[in-house]
Amino acid sequence: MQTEDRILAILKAKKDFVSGEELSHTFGLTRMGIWKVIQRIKSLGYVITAQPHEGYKLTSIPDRLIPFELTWNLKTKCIGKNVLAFERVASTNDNAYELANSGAKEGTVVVSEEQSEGKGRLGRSWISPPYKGIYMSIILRPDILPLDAPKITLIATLSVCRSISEMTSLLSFIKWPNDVIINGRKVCGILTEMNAEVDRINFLIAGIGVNVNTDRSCLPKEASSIKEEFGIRISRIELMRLIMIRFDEYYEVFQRKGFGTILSEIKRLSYSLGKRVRVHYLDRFIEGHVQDIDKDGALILRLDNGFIERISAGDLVNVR
Ligand code: BT5
Repeated sequence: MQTEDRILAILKAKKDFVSGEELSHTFGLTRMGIWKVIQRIKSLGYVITAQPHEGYKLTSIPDRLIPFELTWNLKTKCIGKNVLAFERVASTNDNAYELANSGAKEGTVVVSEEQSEGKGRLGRSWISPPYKGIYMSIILRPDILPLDAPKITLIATLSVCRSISEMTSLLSFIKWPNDVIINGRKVCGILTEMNAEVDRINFLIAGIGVNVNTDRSCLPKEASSIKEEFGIRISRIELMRLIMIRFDEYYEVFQRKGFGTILSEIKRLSYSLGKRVRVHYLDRFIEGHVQDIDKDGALILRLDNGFIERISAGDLVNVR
């Protein structure tokens, strides 16, 4: 850990004044040396009160996705042990892909305050205004077959859905396969990309975009943000930490026990199960009732003529 992070950790844990003398002693620096480190911490947006004879006290933390804040005391087994943060990238999925290609560890997370070319599925774009949302990508190296990769998308969707419900009183739902919906509007999308051979995944990137404190005016018509639906801003740091914690838990359950228990939670939070939907799938539109999500995470649709169609990927709209 850098000296900045170690001093921050002390100030955060103490929640009160820490004397400059104590810090000098702990770090083997002069009082001036400590003051300089404090100035560097303040330049990140932290507010630190300095009182003669009392020392330094951390008064507030900035609303920025700073690796130290995201990882401090984070009790996960794998996800978020290493977080790389950027001010602006084209797409966090692209950065994560490059890192994974050069051997980055499973669980490494890339996050950015802004994306200039945020990606949705099938070449669509993801609007990513600065300092309002969470744009993060998780590097995974699961020992599963490529055809099981869609389960990872569902695990990510479930993790975000649960995290939003835990932090707010909002009811959020999973719109198969990759959206989180609040009050009928999309607040989160997931894009899973992979590098694989026919029977082996080399790595997988789970890209998560959440509209947290984003103004509706910056978003597409059918979209919203947590702030718009909840009425107040929430901490992006807290939410991102929670998403990493929940993802870590579900991912572990998935690897140890399979997809079963996760699937039942997904069904419980499903926005479309039992509803009539229109699906855009392989260049055609079909309508029907969602009868089930099967053990592989595919959508089971009962068409009006009674036929059953199994859909492994597509875009879905609830009708009526
Ligand atoms: C998605 O695609 O929903 C996947 C979005 C994944 C974004 C994350 S951010 C971090 C990581 N890095 C990336 O570059 N991407 C991932 P899809 O289901 O295809 O939905 C895309 C459609 O959602 C667009 O065509 C718009 O209609 C709509 N859309 C675009 N930006 C949006 C936003 N911020 N909020 C809600 N809807 C949006």
